[in-house]
Amino acid sequence: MNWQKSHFIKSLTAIHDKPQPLRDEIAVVGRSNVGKSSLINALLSKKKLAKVSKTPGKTQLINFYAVDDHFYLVDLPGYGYANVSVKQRLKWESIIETYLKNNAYLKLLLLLIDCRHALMANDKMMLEWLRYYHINHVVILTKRDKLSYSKYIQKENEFKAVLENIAVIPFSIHIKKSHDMVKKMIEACIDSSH
Ligand SMILES: Nc1nc2c(ncn2[C@@H]2O[C@H](COP(=O)(O)OP(=O)(O)OP(=O)(O)O)[C@@H](O)[C@H]2O)c(=O)[nH]1
Ligand SMILES: [Mg+2]
Repeated sequence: MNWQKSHFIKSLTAIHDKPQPLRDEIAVVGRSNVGKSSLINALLSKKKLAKVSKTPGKTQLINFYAVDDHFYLVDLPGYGYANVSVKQRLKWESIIETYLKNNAYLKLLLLLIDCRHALMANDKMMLEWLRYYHINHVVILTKRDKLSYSKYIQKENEFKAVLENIAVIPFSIHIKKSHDMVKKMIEACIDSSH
């Protein structure tokens, strides 16, 4: 897979508006500011393909990136930022649930959680949906570089205890080895026949 051969395709406002041809999808989801756009840029070795921001809530649409004309990386809108109205929250829930429902193209979902934090209510709701809709998923602990080794291991063990049999993987935009690990995992989930 040539990960360098990637480009932004489109932002969706409605889910029936998916880019053509339909291809396998790998989705990235998580609370706002957790590092979704940064992870996409790191995997694709592009600095500014996905907008990274210090202001949470930057990515409000479903963004599709094509990788090697083979599959799509899908950046889903973040959740959990402050001052969100009930109307906005319901809109987010509807966008995400509609995306997850009956999506045969979705081969793997990466649920991102900041390794310094704990599961929040929205993460738990995501995990419920993923179980309910039988979506293959892993948890990625982001910003690994922000913790010392021993502190990180302690946090990872706490997450593993709660998440039971879900795979938990460390990631940092600054640690190249972690990019390769996530790429390998994605490649293993993509149907190589088309
Ligand atoms: N130190 C460190 N900072 C990171 C890492 N990943 C992301 N960041 C920083 O975290 C902030 C948020 O990153 P984004 O990639 O924009 O987060 P996002 O999840 O896409 O946020 P929304 O689009 O608002 O939902 C930025 O300031 C990034 O530079 C990491 O691995 N290490
Ligand atoms: Mg983003």
